[in-house]
Amino acid sequence: MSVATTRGFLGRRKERDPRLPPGQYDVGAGWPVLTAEATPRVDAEKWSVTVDGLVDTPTTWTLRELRLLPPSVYAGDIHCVTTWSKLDTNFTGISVDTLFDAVGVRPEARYIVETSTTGYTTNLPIEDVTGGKAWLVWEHEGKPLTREHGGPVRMLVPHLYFWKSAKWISKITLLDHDEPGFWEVNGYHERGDPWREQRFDGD
Ligand SMILES: Nc1nc2c(c(=O)[nH]1)N[C@H]1C(S)=C(S)[C@@H](COP(=O)(O)O)O[C@H]1N2
Ligand SMILES: [Mo]
Repeated sequence: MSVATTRGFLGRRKERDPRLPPGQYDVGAGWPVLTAEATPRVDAEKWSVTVDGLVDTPTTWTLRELRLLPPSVYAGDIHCVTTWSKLDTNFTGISVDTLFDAVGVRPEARYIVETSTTGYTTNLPIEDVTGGKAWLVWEHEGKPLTREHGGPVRMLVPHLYFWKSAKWISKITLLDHDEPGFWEVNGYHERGDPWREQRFDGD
């Protein structure tokens, strides 16, 4: 009787973690690096990000200037389309909402394009980066974000597959139309919701 109970308990513990979206596995303590280009060396002192396009006041911030704005943290999971998920991550940075409030988003704005210093781009509907769903981050687990992972500053849109989170972010442009980015023109999904397995165009 007690043996059966123990087996039942162990069996349960092997059940799939409910935090893992369909088709994803838990990568554990590691954090794979996925970059379609050479890792650039971006000086934190010289880095800046610009928010432009359909806004009242296009604005550029240095990292020093971003640090003066109210900080915001993300604690939770991240999911890559190549099927790894990393659970319980902690990032520190600033909410994209704070930047958008500062520039004044025009009512015609419907989509964004994120651009990296490398030229990498990715697009999203504006609702996916507002309302506390997206960040610019410069710390991971309390330490400066490393170069390979997009340091000094990357975008973080954790509710979508990770290709939507541009490393070495340099610009967010607000548009009235959708403009497919690097992976989106190469067959990946427009939105990339891991819970709906929106991996490829048409999924
Ligand atoms: N600038 C830039 N950002 C990028 C990429 C890239 O190639 N260049 N790859 C994307 C993809 S496909 C993924 S899965 C994540 C990987 O982030 P990581 O290397 O920190 O895990 O970054 C995304 N952001
Ligand atoms: Mo990816």
